[in-house]
Amino acid sequence: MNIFIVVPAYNEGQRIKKVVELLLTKFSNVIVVNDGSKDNTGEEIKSLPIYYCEHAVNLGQGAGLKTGTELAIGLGAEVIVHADADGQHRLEDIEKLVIELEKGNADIVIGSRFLGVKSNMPKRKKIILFLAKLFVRLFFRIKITDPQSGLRAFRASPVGASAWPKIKFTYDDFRHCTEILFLIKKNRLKFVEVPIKVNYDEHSCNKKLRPKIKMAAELLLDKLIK
Ligand SMILES: Nc1nc2c(ncn2[C@@H]2O[C@H](COP(=O)(O)OP(=O)(O)OP(=O)(O)O)[C@@H](O)[C@H]2O)c(=O)[nH]1
Ligand SMILES: [Mg+2]
Repeated sequence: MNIFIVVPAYNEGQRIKKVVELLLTKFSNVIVVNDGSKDNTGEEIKSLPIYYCEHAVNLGQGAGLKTGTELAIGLGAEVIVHADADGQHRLEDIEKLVIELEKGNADIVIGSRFLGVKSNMPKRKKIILFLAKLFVRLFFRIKITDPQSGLRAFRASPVGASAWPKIKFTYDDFRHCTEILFLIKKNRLKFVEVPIKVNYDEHSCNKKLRPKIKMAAELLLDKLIK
């Protein structure tokens, strides 16, 4: 299987090199999309054997993933994994997702932070994610334990069953995550969740949640009105 790991990065100069070097120990095709970073993200990884592309301006995580995914497909990817650049996703979990996908029981495999393995997630984030789960279940009838998970693997083979472009989302920002779930449901794709552990260091714990909550609320309103 031709596996591509797509990593969107925004101002990850402090972490990106380590993250990519670790990915390269197991995967030979890594795409990093530098999403208009204002720091040294690009310089940090330019010498590494990866596919590197950049947005001239910051467009958002969704836009980065879209650019990377389209590039991966152009390069002949059969399996695509979306993973973060901040070191929160573990290599062993990425491998777990790929193994699950290769079993052939699902079109898309999503990592869940709420299935057995405990992550050291801040309490306020836990509450927000619990509410997101309830909303998605209540209003959209999608049963998933971690609707905001950014770690996913899917088939992208040009031959045979492929989740892309069925899950090609339109939102450029964090809303793409929920939109993918709608698209999975709309296109009757099969997803499975596998337990993952996500690291929350000081940097992650200090991130502001408000912009993400605002986006989630806007998305729900959008979908409810339509
Ligand atoms: N925040 C942010 N991240 C972006 C953007 N574009 C790409 N990314 C990347 O998207 C990934 C996820 O972003 P995070 O801010 O870590 O979001 P998260 O993991 O859902 O949230 P935390 O649990 O708070 O870390 C990272 O690899 C970022 O570098 C952007 O415009 N804003
Ligand atoms: Mg993160």
